[in-house]
Amino acid sequence: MKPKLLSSVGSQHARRVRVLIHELDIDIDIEEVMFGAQGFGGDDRQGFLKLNPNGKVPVLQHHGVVLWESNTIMGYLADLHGETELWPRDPLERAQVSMWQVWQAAHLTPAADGLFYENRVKPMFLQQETDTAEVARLEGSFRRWMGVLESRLESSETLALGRFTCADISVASALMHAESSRMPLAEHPVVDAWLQRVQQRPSWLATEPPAMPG
Ligand SMILES: N[C@@H](CCC(=O)N[C@@H](CS)C(=O)NCC(=O)O)C(=O)O
Repeated sequence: MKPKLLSSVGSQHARRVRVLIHELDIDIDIEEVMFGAQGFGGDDRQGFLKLNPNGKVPVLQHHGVVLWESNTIMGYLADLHGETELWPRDPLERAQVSMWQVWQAAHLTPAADGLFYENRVKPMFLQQETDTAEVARLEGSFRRWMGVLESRLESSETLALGRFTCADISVASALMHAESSRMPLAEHPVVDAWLQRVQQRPSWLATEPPAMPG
């Protein structure tokens, strides 16, 4: 039985799973989840909440089990696939990869998603004004985490193990909306150059969403 991914094409969190699926050529069903007045799930919001009580994408279903949290889904799919350099089996190597994934979810994403919400979602989709004080706070936080990335990437082409891994996929996808959300990325040329390298990969190009309005 194939796993099934519930995804949304514009989601940075679903993107990291879809990039991995492409990198490993995983045989999986991918279903687009509708966004309705109540959020993801469209007309069946309650049904979607039964799968993921957080109401978020991505969600994975396999053998009657439901998984959410994109990095967990990535790890599961990579393990299911078998041996891969993207998600090493050696405990110390794996820890170096997952460290960046936890960092992405704990530190980078709150700042990056906050800027996406304030600078992009509110004015474009909710017809609400951006909260400039909140943007200033989020930019401060974003710059702090960019400093961490910059110093890492000054001494290494990739985030972990000197090669492309799930660490790069997870962190790069968190920056998917950097340009449209006016994240101050240009101040960090080493990070920008690394991101451009990731964005040239076939897996990234194949998972590019259609252009959003504005
Ligand atoms: N930590 C979660 C974050 C998932 C997430 O925030 N997904 C967004 C789409 S990019 C979402 O579903 N937002 C809808 C909501 O918050 O109601 C993960 O990594 O899977």
